[in-house]
Amino acid sequence: MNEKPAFDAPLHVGQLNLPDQAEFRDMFEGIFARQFYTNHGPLEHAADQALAEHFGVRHAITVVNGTVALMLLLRAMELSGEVIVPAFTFPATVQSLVWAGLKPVFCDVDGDTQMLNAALVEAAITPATSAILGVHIWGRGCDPHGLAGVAKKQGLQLLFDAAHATACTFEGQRIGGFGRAEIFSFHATKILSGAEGGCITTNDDALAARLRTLRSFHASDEHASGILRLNAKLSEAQAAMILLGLRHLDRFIQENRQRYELYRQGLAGIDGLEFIDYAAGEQSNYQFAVVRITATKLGISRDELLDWLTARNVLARRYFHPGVHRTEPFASALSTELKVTDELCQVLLQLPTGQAITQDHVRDICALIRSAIT
Ligand code: T4K
Repeated sequence: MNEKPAFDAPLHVGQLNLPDQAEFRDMFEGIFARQFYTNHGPLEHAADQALAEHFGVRHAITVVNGTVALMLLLRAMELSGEVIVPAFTFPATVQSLVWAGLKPVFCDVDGDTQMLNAALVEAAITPATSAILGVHIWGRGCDPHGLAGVAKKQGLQLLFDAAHATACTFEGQRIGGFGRAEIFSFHATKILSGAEGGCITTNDDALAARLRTLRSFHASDEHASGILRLNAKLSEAQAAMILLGLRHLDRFIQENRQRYELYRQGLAGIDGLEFIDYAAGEQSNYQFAVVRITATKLGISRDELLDWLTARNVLARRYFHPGVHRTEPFASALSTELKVTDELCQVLLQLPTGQAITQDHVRDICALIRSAIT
């Protein structure tokens, strides 16, 4: 086996989707000229408005990152007791529940969609359940209508972690307006980047007012009293990046889609390596290029392929591994089997994508993968 890296520099997952640096410099000159860097500056207001328009909702409330968006939302919704959540997610989804003083109750996911569905959630409800927290994995919708039906029937609140789902649709409707509220992430590795950043989207005026108060120590027009407050404000620099990212979002998506399709072509016909599909007619952001490895057919396991690629500077990732339910303190308290989740954590692999990955890189990565399995 040749251990020399196939690429001189490492190729990453999610690197990166960025605006033109000249545009960023122009925007930054404005920030310096105004001498106003944070505390609800004009760019934060503009980002709130532009994001509400983008997501097709009455309110987008920007904050420092997606994790804090979820922490604030859970407090603002005044939930208590248990919240049903998948373990097949980034740890931040579950940690936010703990920060909000809630008990995460793990529910297994559907093997086809890799997400919660109405039947699975209904079976996990107990008298202590107050809400369902769905996660739109890989930008595909997490059964929003089915979960809304269960929530209504059982008198539960419904919210979504849409960290992966900027610019995506479910049955033609843009993700952002489902449940009582949804949260998004604008981390550096996301299709829309503020370096760090996030927002909460909702059509609920009272909830939006409460969130605007909660995110800041500063009194605002929407001042609402009686709840905890935090400094979760977006800086003007983050807002500038998000506004510029929105300007170029369609191009970022188009370019990632080309990478995704090139991967599919380059890896077509390999028994034991399947791509995660996007339904025809839906909009997706192609932020991730995800494959599922069946070791018995491919001849090597997901982890063996990962190690082989890593040794050659192709830094593929295994989201999500280990499953949150296999980490402490959750593992010791686990009382249900999560068979599908456990399997998914062993078989999925995310391939490098984003602006730093050229079409030639994709072709070379495909050739490397083919050489690993022959
Ligand atoms: N809910 C879900 C479902 C999520 O997936 C996430 C975050 C959240 C909630 C919470 O949202 P945030 O609080 O993060 O806004 C990365 C991202 O940091 C994280 O935002 C994302 N999900 C998760 C899926 O991926 P890590 O720990 O894998 O990041 P890291 O630093 O290893 O970076 C991934 C790759 O990107 C590396 O190969 C290096 C490359 N990279 C990274 C950064 C930061 C760059 O090339 N440049 C960079 O600036 O979590």
